[in-house]
Amino acid sequence: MALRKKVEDLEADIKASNEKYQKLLQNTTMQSMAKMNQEVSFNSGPKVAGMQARSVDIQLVGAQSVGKTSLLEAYTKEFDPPQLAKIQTDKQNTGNFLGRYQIQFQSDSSDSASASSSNVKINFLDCSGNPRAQQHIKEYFTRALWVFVIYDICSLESYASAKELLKQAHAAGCRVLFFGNKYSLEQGGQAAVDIMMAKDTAASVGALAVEGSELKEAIRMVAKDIQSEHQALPATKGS
Ligand SMILES: Nc1nc2c(ncn2[C@@H]2O[C@H](COP(=O)(O)OP(=O)(O)OP(=O)(O)O)[C@@H](O)[C@H]2O)c(=O)[nH]1
Ligand SMILES: [Mg+2]
Repeated sequence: MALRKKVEDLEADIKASNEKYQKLLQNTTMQSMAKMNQEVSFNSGPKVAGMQARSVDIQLVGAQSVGKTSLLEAYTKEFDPPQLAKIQTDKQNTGNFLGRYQIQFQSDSSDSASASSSNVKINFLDCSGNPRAQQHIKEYFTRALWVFVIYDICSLESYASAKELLKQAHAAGCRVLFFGNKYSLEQGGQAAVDIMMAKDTAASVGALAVEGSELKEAIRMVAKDIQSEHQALPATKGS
């Protein structure tokens, strides 16, 4: 199947998943997660063999409120402002748990190492950290080239959930970047996560580890890799 078709299928699946999630949220009856998972069947699409068939370039995952959408918003504001409106509209629609965006990456021309990545459109999948959506988010790991697992440096709980997601994304064959968000720390919060431990944890599965309050450095690290994947299959990542 051509990759363009896979991208179209991904769009359709995301739409269907969001609709099912909205129904799930509307269901006010208390149910166990196990039961809900049986009732809400998400189509994760065909399993793909090679990295080139993965139609999401960067999937953002992590516990609720660690700043995934805020980080993506700030990045978009700097690199591709016309895309901001879609992110902001989706943010208001709390019935969606997946948001797909195509956002331009422009490397700093003074940065010779990434100069060839100056013009790549990156396909992002921003995933909600709502516990009720977690099982379904993992199903999208089969579609992602890179998974950015985000935790809040001031929250051990978010770190515990990130460690779990790191393992799962790695097991699904994704390239993983473990990102410690320093936003809360910069707002006066108390650091709770031992960064050296976090780096060791990432290294144990061959993941990159980055800490910061902006995504651009992390994206710069993987932009070239994403561009190579796009070049390997030229007419595939269109809008
Ligand atoms: N500007 C900014 N705000 C942040 C950041 N991290 C956390 N916040 C604050 O936390 C709130 C929730 O952040 P979101 O970006 O929505 O978090 P999220 O990880 O996308 O959360 P879910 O989508 O619910 O899983 C924001 O409204 C901010 O007040 C950050 O890196 N930058
Ligand atoms: Mg979000």
